[in-house]
Amino acid sequence: MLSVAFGIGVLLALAGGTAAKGCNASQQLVSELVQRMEDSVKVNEMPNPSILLALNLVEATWNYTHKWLLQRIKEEAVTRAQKDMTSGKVALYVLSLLSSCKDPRHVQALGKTINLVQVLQQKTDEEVARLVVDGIPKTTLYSVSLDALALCLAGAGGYQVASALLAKQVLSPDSHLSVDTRAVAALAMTCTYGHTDLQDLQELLREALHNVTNGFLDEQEKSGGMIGNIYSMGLALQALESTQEFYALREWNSTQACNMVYSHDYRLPMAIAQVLPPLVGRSYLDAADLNCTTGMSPNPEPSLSPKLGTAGDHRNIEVHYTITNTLQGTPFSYTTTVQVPAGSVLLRVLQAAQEKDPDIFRFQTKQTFWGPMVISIHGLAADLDQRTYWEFLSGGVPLQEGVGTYKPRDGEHIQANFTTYPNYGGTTMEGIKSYL
Ligand code: B12
Ligand SMILES: *[C@@H]1O[C@H](CO)[C@@H](O)[C@H](O)[C@H]1NC(C)=O
Ligand SMILES: *[C@@H]1O[C@H](CO)[C@@H](O)[C@H](O)[C@H]1NC(C)=O
Ligand SMILES: *[C@@H]1O[C@H](CO)[C@@H](O)[C@H](O)[C@H]1NC(C)=O
Ligand SMILES: *[C@@H]1O[C@H](CO)[C@@H](O)[C@H](O)[C@H]1NC(C)=O
Ligand SMILES: *[C@@H]1O[C@H](CO)[C@@H](O)[C@H](O)[C@H]1NC(C)=O
Ligand SMILES: *[C@@H]1O[C@H](CO)[C@@H](O)[C@H](O)[C@H]1NC(C)=O
Repeated sequence: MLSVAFGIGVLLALAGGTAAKGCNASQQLVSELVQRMEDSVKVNEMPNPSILLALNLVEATWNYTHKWLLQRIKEEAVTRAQKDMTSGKVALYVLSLLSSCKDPRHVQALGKTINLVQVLQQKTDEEVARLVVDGIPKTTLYSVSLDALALCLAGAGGYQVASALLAKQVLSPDSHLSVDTRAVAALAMTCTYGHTDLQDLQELLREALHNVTNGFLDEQEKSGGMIGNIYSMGLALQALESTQEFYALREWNSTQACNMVYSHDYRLPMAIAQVLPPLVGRSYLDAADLNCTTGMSPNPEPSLSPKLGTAGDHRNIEVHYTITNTLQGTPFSYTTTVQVPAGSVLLRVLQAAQEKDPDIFRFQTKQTFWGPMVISIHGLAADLDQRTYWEFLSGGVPLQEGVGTYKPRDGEHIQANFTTYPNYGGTTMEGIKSYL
């Protein structure tokens, strides 16, 4: 057993000592990133709980934007949480409220009151039931991780079994969880570890946490600082900063990983919201222990108005674009070549292809916190229940950004391939029953 090396004595010996390691970002960088998040808040868009959470974690000065975001989040919670939100979204709402020192059990807005923790418990129960029966959750293990974390931090029940299932998934050889998912699972498991008295559950969590953290450290060493890709770094750093006791026998030199983050110019507000907390040594685990300041900076009310996109330069580039489906119904594959202004995002390519030949290249998007997500091409729609989606690739390699962010090069060949995301297998009821 791996856990033998981590006897209680070792843990106790380490508890008092080492200071939090992690990134020590300059105040200037932090302010710049805070500013970008604040500027992204628009009255006509959905309020993003991840942004409120990040602003609170870095203790950004309260101002109108902040206050407005909190109010809109309460309004969305009372009107939509029960019916229209996935478990993971409710979890993010709970985390954002906790970080604002608001009680998620009594959310009041628009003359209504809701117990958001209870809603989260119900939705988590549904995820867990699916996971136990089918080996896959209703949504994703990433969301189940957020659920367990939020329930644990809110001091509610239901997170132990979810964390145990996450640990099993982490340790299953055929689950292949992404860095992002393992990172959030690690945060949830760390919270659970600190709040449970069940010895065998602790043992399981310790083993899974040992696996995740050492896996991240191996990857950092192998890849010169990178853990996953630049957009998973924020969550990976949050996990490594708050799980030190689980890789206690190993030294984490965070310099390389932090430099990796410093060298990237994060523009997407959602990406900033995940990467900012670890830059000041915080993680989502701190969401419930913040000292909320009551003082508001005397800023005037901002306009919160939508901004216009910047115009590209006048040179055109040529992009080849292929759409392929071999998965469902009649297979098809079509290729076209379009001209777009240099510096255009991929969405512009899809639009140009659609204008040229709408019968073939028609498509639909849905607005998300990461930008526009392509949900249908050529009349073939992604389906949550069947776990299908349109994947974007270049030269056979999946893109690390979406169509609203990625900027193709001249002559590049972009593919959209209708495919499925993994059915995480390998879960069994064995060893789980005791926490149900
Ligand atoms: C699960 C997941 C998916 C699932 C979502 C399935 C589902 N039904 O939940 C699937 C497999 C479909 C997916 C697809 C893609 N994803 Co994804 N995804 C994630 C992950 C791991 C968790 C998201 C989540 O559940 N959040 C919690 C829920 C509660 O919040 P939510 O707002 O409801 O989440 C929604 C959005 O996140 C959206 N979504 C998921 N991925 C992406 C990517 C883009 C570009 C957009 C616009 C929306 C989007 O789907 C979620 C469910 O509706 C994140 C990791 C992270 N760090 O956040 C990566 C992540 C968001 N995805 C990423 C990428 C790159 C993609 C793809 C572009 C990959 C590709 N090469 O095709 C595609 C999208 C293509 C398209 N059609 O437009 C990147 C985005 C980076 C960036 N700069 O934009 C991330 C950060 C992973 C990473 N580290 O690289 N993804
Ligand atoms: C973090 O950086 C600041 C200045 O940039 C420095 O004063 C401080 O000592 C550093 N802290 C740690 C823990 O490295
Ligand atoms: C909010 O306060 C920050 C300082 O924390 C400031 O930089 C920002 O411009 C303010 N935003 C608005 C909209 O007033
Ligand atoms: C973590 O567990 C997976 C699945 O069993 C395994 O493939 C991997 O090697 C383990 N990693 C570490 C660092 O222990
Ligand atoms: C940490 O890594 C950096 C960059 O790789 C290196 O310069 C530094 O000496 C290392 N620090 C320690 C304490 O090993
Ligand atoms: C909040 O304040 C208390 C008492 O002043 C302090 O002990 C604690 O560390 C603070 N927490 C944070 C996250 O700053
Ligand atoms: C496209 O998706 C199909 C169905 O999932 C898969 O078999 C194929 O390998 C994918 N092609 C690429 C280039 O990823």
